[in-house]
Amino acid sequence: MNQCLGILRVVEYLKRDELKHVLKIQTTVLKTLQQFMISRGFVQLMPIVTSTLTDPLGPDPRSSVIKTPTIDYYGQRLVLTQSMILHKQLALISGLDRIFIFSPNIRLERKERIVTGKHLFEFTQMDFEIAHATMDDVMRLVEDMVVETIKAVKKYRKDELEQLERKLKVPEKPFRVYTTHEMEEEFGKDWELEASKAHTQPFWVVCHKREFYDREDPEKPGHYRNYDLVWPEGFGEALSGGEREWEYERIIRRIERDGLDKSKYEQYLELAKLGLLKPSAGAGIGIERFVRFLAGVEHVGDVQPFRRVPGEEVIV
Ligand code: ASN
Repeated sequence: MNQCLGILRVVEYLKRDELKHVLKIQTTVLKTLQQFMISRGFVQLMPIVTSTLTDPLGPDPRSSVIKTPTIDYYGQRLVLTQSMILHKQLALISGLDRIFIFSPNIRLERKERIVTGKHLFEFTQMDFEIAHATMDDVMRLVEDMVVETIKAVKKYRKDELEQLERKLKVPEKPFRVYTTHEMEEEFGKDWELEASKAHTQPFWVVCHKREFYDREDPEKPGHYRNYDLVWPEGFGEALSGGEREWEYERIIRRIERDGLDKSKYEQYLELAKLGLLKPSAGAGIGIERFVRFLAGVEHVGDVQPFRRVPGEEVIV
């Protein structure tokens, strides 16, 4: 009986006009992002959802995953993708220097995250990586990408934006850049939401102490050559990325510092030891969060026809 009511609620949810408008905007976002990346010389890879290793997602004070999901396949333990960061580094070994992927990620976030408006336990990010690039290269690329996508949505989804009563401004480049230290000083430890509310344009926050693959500045230990893009108006984090560690010794030191189990990264470390990883930089932009911001909808789950919100029951 309950299940029956549940599935009928899904039908009601699917039939709403808002969802149709949002999904049309999303279609324009996906098309524009793909065309943009191809026009900048990127090669598109298909995503993987199973592997022997994945992004540890920590230690990042803002991550809340309760566990890494695993499946058993013919006696082999495989993890589900939390992000393709390590595979992006490995893919550069192919000799392709600019790659991107629309990558589904599973992150089993704590149920309390239902209230943030921006968490999903299954979502897609457009993940990309560039060999021999710096953080400035990536930041300029992302600014062009964001501006081009917003322009396309304003042009091709005018009616949908009107129906949603969403007024969108094309942001000015370059976006403002702050350090995490400046953000903490002004808005406190949990700066993201308040800082986002205080802005009308997307902005960068650089220098985050987080996962082992983001490069620590060799000239300024304790500082990190990584970055987040934050949407304005309270929509919060849009993208995260960084320059990467590629040298075996440095990666090992970071993994040890983070207290991670080295055996989980055995194959990756073997290739690092052989000197096969390249210096690179990249990032991943959350598709549903981008669409939520563009459409101006309340919760990122409202962008999904089949909602995957932490703490919400999955009906279908
Ligand atoms: N995509 C991110 C990056 O490129 C990693 C992540 O999603 N955790 O750094």
